Amino acid sequence: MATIIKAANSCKNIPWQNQPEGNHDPMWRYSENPIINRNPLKGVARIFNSAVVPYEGEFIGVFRVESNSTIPHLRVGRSKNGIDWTIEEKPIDFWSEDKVLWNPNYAYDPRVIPIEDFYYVVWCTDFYGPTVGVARTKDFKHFERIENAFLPFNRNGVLFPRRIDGKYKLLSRPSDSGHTPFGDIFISESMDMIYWGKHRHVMEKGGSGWWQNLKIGSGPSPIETNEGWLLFYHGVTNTCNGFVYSIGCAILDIDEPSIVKYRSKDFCLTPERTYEEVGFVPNVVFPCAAITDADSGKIAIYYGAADSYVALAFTTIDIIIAYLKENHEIVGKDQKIGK
Ligand code: BMA
Repeated sequence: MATIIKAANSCKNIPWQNQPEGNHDPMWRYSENPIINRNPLKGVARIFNSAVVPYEGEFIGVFRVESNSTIPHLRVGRSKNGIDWTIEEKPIDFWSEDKVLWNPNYAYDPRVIPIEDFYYVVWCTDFYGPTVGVARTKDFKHFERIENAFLPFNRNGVLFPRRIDGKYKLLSRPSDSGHTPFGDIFISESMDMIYWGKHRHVMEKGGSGWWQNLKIGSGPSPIETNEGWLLFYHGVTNTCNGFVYSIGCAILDIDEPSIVKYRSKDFCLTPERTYEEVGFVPNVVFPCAAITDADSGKIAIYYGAADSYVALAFTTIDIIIAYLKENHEIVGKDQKIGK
C-alpha cells in the first residue's frame, strides 16, 4: 500500500529540488544551502531553528533570531518562494488575553502549527528556567500568548495539527535547566490548550545506533498519513567534541500517538556539510518545520544548521517510509502506551 499524506497538507508551490542522480539517501539537501546566512540583518548575528508554513499562497514563518546580545528572540519572516526570506526588523510582541504586553525574556526553537482557526506558536520560553510557551495568531501581526504548557524544565514542545479524539495533543521533552544530557519524548493532552495532562511516554533515547543515545526531541509538527503520524525528530550523541545532533524519523499510531509503530534505526541526515559542522555550535542539524504536498508526496524540511544558519532538505513520503520500514527498530517500551 502506498503511503498517502492527508489532503489537508497540500502546498502546490512547495520549495523543491528532485533527488540528485545517484543519490540514495532518505533526505537530500537543497543545493544552495544555507538559505539564511550569517549576519542576515543589521545587528543580527544568526538565524536558525525556525518554523515555516504556507500562507496565503506564499510562505510565512517564525524565526529564531540572535542579535549581537546573543539572547534569542522570535521574529516573523515572509517569503514568496519559501527560500528567499525577508525577516522583520523587530521581535514579535506577545499580548496576554487582557491585552497586556507579555514578552518572554528569551525565546527559541519555535514551531508553528495551524489548528482550526489559528496558527499556534510553541517555543522554548523562560519561566524560571526553560519551558514550553504557547501563543496563537490569525494574521502574524497580533500574537496572543496563552498559558505556558508546563512547569520548568521542558523543551521541544510540538503540537499535533488537529485534535485527536477531541483533544489537543502536545509532544515535549522534559529537561534540566542547562544543556540537558538526557531526554525522551512525552505526550500530553488538553481540552482547551490551557490545562495539560494525561501525560504519556512516547519514545526513549537509545536504540542500537549511537546517534540518538543521549537524548531525542520532536522536530516539525507530525504529518498525518494513512500509516500514522510521521514524526521527524532530532537525536543527540555525545562525543569528545561535544553533542552531535542528527535527524531521525518515526511513525506514531494515528489514534494513540504514544505508541511508536516504526522508528529509524539509522539517522536520516547528520552533519556533513561545512555549514552544519562549523558554526556557533558545531555539528547540529535541528529540524523545526516540514511543508508537504499531498498530491505529489513531496516533503520539504527546514532545519537549523550549526546554530548559525537556516537550511532546507527534501524527501518524499514514499522514500522516507521505505527507508523507515527497511531501517526500523523497536526501542525499549516505545510500542506501549507509556504509562
Ligand atoms: C539545544 C537547543 C537548540 C540548539 C541545540 C544545539 O539544547 O538549545 O536550540 O540547536 O541545543 O546547540
